[in-house]
Amino acid sequence: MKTILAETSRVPFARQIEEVVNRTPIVDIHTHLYDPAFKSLLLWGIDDLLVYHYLVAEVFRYLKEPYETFWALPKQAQVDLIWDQLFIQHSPISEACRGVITTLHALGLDVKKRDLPAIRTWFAGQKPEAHVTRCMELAGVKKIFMTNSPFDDAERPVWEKRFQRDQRFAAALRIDPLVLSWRETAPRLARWGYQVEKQLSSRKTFEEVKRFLRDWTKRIGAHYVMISLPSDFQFPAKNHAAKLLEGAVLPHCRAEGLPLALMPGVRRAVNPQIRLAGDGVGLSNLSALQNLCAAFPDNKFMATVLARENQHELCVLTRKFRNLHIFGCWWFLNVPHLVEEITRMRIEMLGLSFTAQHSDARVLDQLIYKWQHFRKVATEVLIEKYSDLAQTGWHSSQEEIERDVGDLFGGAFERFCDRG
Ligand code: HDL
Ligand code: ZN
Repeated sequence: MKTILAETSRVPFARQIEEVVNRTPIVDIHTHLYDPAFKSLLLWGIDDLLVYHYLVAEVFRYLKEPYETFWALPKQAQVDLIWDQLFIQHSPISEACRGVITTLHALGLDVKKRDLPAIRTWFAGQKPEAHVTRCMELAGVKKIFMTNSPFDDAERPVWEKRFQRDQRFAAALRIDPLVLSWRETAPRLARWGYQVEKQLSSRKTFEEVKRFLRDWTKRIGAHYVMISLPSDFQFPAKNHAAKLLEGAVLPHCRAEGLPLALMPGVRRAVNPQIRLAGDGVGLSNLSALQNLCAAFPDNKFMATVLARENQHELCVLTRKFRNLHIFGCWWFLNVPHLVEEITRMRIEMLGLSFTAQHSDARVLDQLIYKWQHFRKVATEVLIEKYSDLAQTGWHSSQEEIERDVGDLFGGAFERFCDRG
């Protein structure tokens, strides 16, 4: 029978936890944001907030016209339509809609006027670099990990030209096309000067793939390597993905002391007509992750999985393998009641040896709502957990709570990555 802390002692205690959670700076270990040096690749402002693919998926539910009718509209017309359908004709009560309102409110804009033109005018007066600082401060984020792909034709030339880095933005090397679409990717590597053959048989090919990984790890200063995996991904397996992982990616990560971040559970393009919004979720067979952690004990693995139903097994796997670090309530899981369920389960099963959340932000301003909404849930879960401890006479000091929350907000990840 759980007894709640006496109301008198609970309130200051709860306020103490809330204060620590709200002021602990965050390392956001997975986003789709870019160093401002990437210019237009860094999305920000009201129009990018409103055409976020989460909102596109939701607005199509109210549209009867053919999909192409929406896609043929100019961006501002798409934004106006989304605003009208999801904010004016219907209350912005979904997590993605509420997030926009949370962000506008935090930026000091008066949302009750529902005046989209006035909001646009405000954003038009902002400068990107200053806005980066403002959003990071309002979100309490001290470091942003990007998703950096050599296979992105818009991103690659910026890296090849080299530029002055903004130290608040760290790099992660994203290699889905290399591992999941080898047939299409091998000719690209060959064009870039790597002597690879399509059939994965020669030692030379694997050496050249490792050289490609070394070159890009060095060029971007990658802190980890990342692959998003389909829900039917298997390992071991007799396919290109398994051969490339075993013959090039994992040896590279071991040699460099880099974690390999695996993100299983995506069903890409279940509805291609809604484009980036068209990906779905599938139940993953986590024996693939288990086999990788067991077969490669000298490799470090990070993981986040997309299906709610995989979360408990992921926690059990994490208890078995100290070379596995799990993170975040990813994508379709980033809604308050699932964030609470998953965070509570992870604390109960793993204590503090995981990273509680990542934002996955695609638009700079989203940092504000994704972290504000998360901190609220984390506060409630932590009040309960520290109250449970206090019931037994174990009172956690302010320093201990600050240490613990720092672990959940990126400290455990940084120690996991430590190559020392
Ligand atoms: O593959 C990924 O990193 C996913 O996060 C996708 O980018 C997805 O479209 C997304 O933005 N989820 O939040
Ligand atoms: Zn992502």
